Amino acid sequence: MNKFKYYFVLLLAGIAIVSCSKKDDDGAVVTPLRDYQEQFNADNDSIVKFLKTNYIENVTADFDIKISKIPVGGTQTSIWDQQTYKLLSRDIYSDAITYKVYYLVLREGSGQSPTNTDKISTAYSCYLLDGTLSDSSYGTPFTANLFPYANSNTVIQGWSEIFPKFKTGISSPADEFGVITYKDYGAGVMFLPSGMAYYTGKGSIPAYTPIYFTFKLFDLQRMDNEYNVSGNGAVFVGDGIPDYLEDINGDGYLYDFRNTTKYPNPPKELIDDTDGDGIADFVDFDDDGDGFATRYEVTKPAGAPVTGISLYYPWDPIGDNPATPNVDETEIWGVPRRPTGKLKDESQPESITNPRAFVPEDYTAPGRKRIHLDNTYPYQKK
Ligand SMILES: [Ca+2]
Ligand SMILES: [Ca+2]
Ligand SMILES: [Ca+2]
Ligand SMILES: [Ca+2]
Repeated sequence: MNKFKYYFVLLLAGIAIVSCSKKDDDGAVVTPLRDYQEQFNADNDSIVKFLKTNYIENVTADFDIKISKIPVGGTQTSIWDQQTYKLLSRDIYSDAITYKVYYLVLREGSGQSPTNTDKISTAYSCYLLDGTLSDSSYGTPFTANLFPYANSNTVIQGWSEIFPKFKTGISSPADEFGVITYKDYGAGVMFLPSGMAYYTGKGSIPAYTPIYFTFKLFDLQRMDNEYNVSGNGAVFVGDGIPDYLEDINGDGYLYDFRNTTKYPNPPKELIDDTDGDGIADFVDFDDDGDGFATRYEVTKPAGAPVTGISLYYPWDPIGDNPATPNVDETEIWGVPRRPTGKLKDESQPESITNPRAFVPEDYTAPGRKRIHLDNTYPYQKK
């Protein structure tokens, strides 16, 4: 019960992208776009009406949901009024307005939540509000990049905003056929205004059409999304710190507010930007703006007392992964804070040429301010 099996294939990058989940890349729009606020108001009215005139006919043990229209004279309880599943909403700042997106939690899931820039493995179906099935991944594993600037398998913004509200499942190790079984995965329904979906239409979905997705969240891959722009698009190189650890305010979301068309006046509470230079930490190569790249600051120096196979310190010390018996992943040192040991020359003040020594606690103390976020290291600024 509550299990879902499929063949987990790592080489999914080339998977055929189905129309419903692909970012709108239609750049040849000639007529002016509709006003975002007016369109959102209209879409929201349609969605609220939908929620009040449709009901949950069935949810299977595998969390497949069937939504149907309440027939004339019917006594079924609407999605809006039912109490079995939580109907929640999220406010989203985008296109210079605040969207409200409703979502239904069939099950939250018991694994980890992706950020809005991670990669996920999912199954979904997409419907118009009249109940027409537009598209479905059913039976096919589907991986998606929630970060809109990724080079492949990107998705509409509604996905990036709602999947972080759910958690992945718990996977069993692959069997001899490569089948991974997930249990307790997140499952829900998101009801998207067209500004969070296909504003100018896509395939069978007309422009300015609100839609809804039923979905399951099986698994995620943490991403490290710092990128350079070349002639062929974005080249992702990362800085050694995965995005979810660059979510400084801990709200589960990361936004690149350099897109001032989409985000003309970003609310302060959404900004994760340590050095305040307008480049969010997750796309900033020098998070604390001290002139030393984060990648350099989290590199294990030659001769340092290090363990582990990585060139870089992990965020926190980590233990061995029992699933890989031939590799010892143990890292007993995490990204250090500014060193607190003895000065090289105790008779002189601390300086770039007279630094303190690192002590073991500098690599492990909980809540320490790591050196790549501390612009007083290695210089003590005046
Ligand atoms: Ca990073
Ligand atoms: Ca954040
Ligand atoms: Ca920054
Ligand atoms: Ca730095």
